[in-house]
Amino acid sequence: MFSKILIANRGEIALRIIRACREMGIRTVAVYSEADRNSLHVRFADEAICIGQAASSNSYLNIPAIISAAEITDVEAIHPGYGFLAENPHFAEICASCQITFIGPTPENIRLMGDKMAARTTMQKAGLPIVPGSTAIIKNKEEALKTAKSISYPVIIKAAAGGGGKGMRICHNDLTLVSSLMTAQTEAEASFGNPNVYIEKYIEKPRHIEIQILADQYGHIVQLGERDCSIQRRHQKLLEESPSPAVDNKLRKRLGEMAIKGAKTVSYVSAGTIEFLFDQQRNNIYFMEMNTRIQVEHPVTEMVTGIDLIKEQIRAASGEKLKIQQDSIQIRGAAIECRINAEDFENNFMPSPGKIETLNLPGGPGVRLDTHIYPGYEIPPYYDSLVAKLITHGKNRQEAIKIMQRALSEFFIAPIKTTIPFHLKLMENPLFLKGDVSTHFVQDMLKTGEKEEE
Ligand code: MV4
Repeated sequence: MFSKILIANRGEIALRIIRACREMGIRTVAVYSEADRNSLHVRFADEAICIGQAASSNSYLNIPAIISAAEITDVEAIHPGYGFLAENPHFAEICASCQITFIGPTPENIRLMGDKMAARTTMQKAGLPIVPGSTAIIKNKEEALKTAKSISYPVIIKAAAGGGGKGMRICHNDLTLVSSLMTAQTEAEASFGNPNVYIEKYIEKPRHIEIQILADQYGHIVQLGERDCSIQRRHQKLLEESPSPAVDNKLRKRLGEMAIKGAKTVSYVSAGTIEFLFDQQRNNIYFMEMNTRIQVEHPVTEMVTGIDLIKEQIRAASGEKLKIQQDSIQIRGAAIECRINAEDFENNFMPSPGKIETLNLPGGPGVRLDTHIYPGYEIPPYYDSLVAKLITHGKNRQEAIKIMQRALSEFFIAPIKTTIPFHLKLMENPLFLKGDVSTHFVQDMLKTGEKEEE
């Protein structure tokens, strides 16, 4: 096992990793930007090094600065958390070349799954269902028209280097397809330095279901059930839960088997997530992407399985064998995570950075709070707006919701605006309470709200 690791991240996830290390007897090194001098991850780590200015490109994305910090402090490994360098195959390679263990999958795993078209082809070969569409990158409008004709409209154009909703275009006819193809390619080149796009049948109002997997370096892979991440706005998830109210035991078993098959096919190592689109109208499930990192929403899986994913990730990276057997994993009760962002939900979710003057944190039975905020903390404007993850765990979904309502009502942050009022409203929404939602739910819910105000 490692004796010292560096955490190449900030905020709640940096704290989460420090906590796991503390319990494992691993010393920690925090890195921080000039804007994060007064952050808790700096205070909680055994050592801390400033790696640059506030802008991420000068600090948390600054590979030479992070590698230098790792060498100065003589760490054996780096945990990248999520975002920043977590899915940068080049960074994973540089770590290896400096004899520092990257706590995550192999550079090959990251590179392959970062190419969404390659991931699609690989998973199809593995026998996973993929959304009808392209078999290769679309070279010209003739190929685009031919593909659309074979699958019928509506279709969606996606960037091969995209993911997470960036650079997508929905098309309803030949005319918009041809014009969108050009703009999608130009946009993909500008955003990702890669103009490659492909086409899929557009699934209307799907659910986003993902399976958590865990793999060691010796080919032992387990799956830890699903998370339902359909409650999102503009590709930013707002709430995640496990188990999904839309998945029955038969589908759950199939999803788990598909995830393991996919992970085995790419010889996956570490924690990872296989995302699926669930077409509820036609009862079809399709592989969508694989995320080669620990995700923001990992706590809901931890709560229902009792497995500490960060610790397992660190153990796997250090070369330990995974001790968990598939048949020992049980989903106990239900867990929900609400993402508390410093955003004004009444004002189009506008970011609301600034100083926290008053803070009341929720607690009590069934409540877990992953956060880096404290009274007097100043939320910097330079990074994402996530300030806390409120997770509740009950014997079933209804109880987890009741606990969430109670915990949200205890949670008070002022004067900055947060998404707490949004979640309080969501917890009373009849469709949410029934579990009857899709990826369009938030958009529809807010639209309905507007109409009522008219
Ligand atoms: C889709 C889709 C419908 N049909 N692909 C958005 C994020 C990226 N990972 C893929 N996304 C989608 N791909 C087909 N063929 C709808 C979405 C989508 C979505 C997916 C998951 C969660 C939220 C979403 C919100 C809007 C669109």
